[in-house]
Amino acid sequence: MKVANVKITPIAIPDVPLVNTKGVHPHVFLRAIIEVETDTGLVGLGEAYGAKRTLTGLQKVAPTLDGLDPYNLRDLRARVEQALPGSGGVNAPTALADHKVIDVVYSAFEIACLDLRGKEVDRPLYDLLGGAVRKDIPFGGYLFYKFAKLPGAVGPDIFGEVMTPDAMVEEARELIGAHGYKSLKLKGGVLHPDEEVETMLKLREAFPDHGLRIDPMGAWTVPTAKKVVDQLDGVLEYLEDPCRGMDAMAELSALIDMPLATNLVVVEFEEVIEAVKKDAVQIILSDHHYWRGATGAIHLGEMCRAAGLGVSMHSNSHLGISLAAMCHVAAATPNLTYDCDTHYPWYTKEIIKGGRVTFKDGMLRVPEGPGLGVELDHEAVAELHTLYKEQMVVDRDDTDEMLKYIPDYVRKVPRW
Ligand code: GKR
Ligand code: MG
Repeated sequence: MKVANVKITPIAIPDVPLVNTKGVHPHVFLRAIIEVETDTGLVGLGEAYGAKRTLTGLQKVAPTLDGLDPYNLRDLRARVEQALPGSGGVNAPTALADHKVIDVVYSAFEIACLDLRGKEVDRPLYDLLGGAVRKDIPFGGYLFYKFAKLPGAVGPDIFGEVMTPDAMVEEARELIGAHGYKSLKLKGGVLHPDEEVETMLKLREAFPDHGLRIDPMGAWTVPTAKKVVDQLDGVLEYLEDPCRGMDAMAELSALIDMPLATNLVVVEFEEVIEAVKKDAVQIILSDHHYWRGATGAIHLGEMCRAAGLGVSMHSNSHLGISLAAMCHVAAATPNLTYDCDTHYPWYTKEIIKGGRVTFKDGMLRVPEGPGLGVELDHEAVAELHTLYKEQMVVDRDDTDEMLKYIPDYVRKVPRW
């Protein structure tokens, strides 16, 4: 089996104005759909970020994959590195962490290669990752403060404006009602820390048995974070990225018992070692989109086990191919003992056959394959590709977008 043709299709999906510490989501989010066809007639799927740096990387690598053996991931890595010298990072400068273009592009094609291998041997992808330790994958409800949608923006709004602690409790109630989540993560760093503490305490009161987390994405100084930790003692299962940078996280970690998690200060294997040396975090969020694919995410899990760290799973705005890959990684990561993050409920579109997937009691059954176990709905892809061309949005910049709502907005991290 050899790669014969690669197709990359950028798509735009209607988004809602979810707020974070650097701004707000633009009215569409971008993904790239990857189809890798072999000389044996199989097609392997992948889903990657669709913003310009990733898209350009995918498009440059695609023609160089001709003849690749999908079992040879070392060759895939070599071809990606050769096609993308000095390609830098994928994110806009206003983002709070970056990922190398080569890692993100490699990750996307790695998933497509694994999908092909699963299809060839007629086994689900989790079997290629060492086998499933769980088949029902628990996800948490991902709470966002949000603005109401601007007039004229594409797609439906969900919940309207949610900018107070009480409104957030209602958002959580609706998400739990619709999907049955057993845990909740709040994207913090948006309101003053006192209001976010109030939000968490109200969530605790309303949902006494749910696991709770907050992720202010580096919005707090060490003293502010320490104060929040004192106020939320016994309330959170972990605190995600309260402070900006490895050293600030280490400083806070030395002052508190509450476990700290991250998807901002540890995004490369080398940083795992630094984090352990500094005891900066106790939990690392895995994500196959930049931790060198599904096999890389499994390696991260093993490294965390050896280092005595916990593993959780990060999400970004995504559709069903990514969701399937997340499920396979979660199925095959023994020490992934926290509910995974997902942005999925914030969107209404889908590009896989069968349409939107349904959570049951907050869980998804890992697809039984072969490979990823999902098939592409080409009509749905074509519709969202048309939206991509119409919208003419080619990058994600939440800070820029925020100026549409607050014209004198200044991004400041940490802010409090
Ligand atoms: O969707 O606004 C967002 C999130 O802030 C996302 O971009 C982050 O990558 O969910 C992520 C996180 O856990 O930091
Ligand atoms: Mg985070």
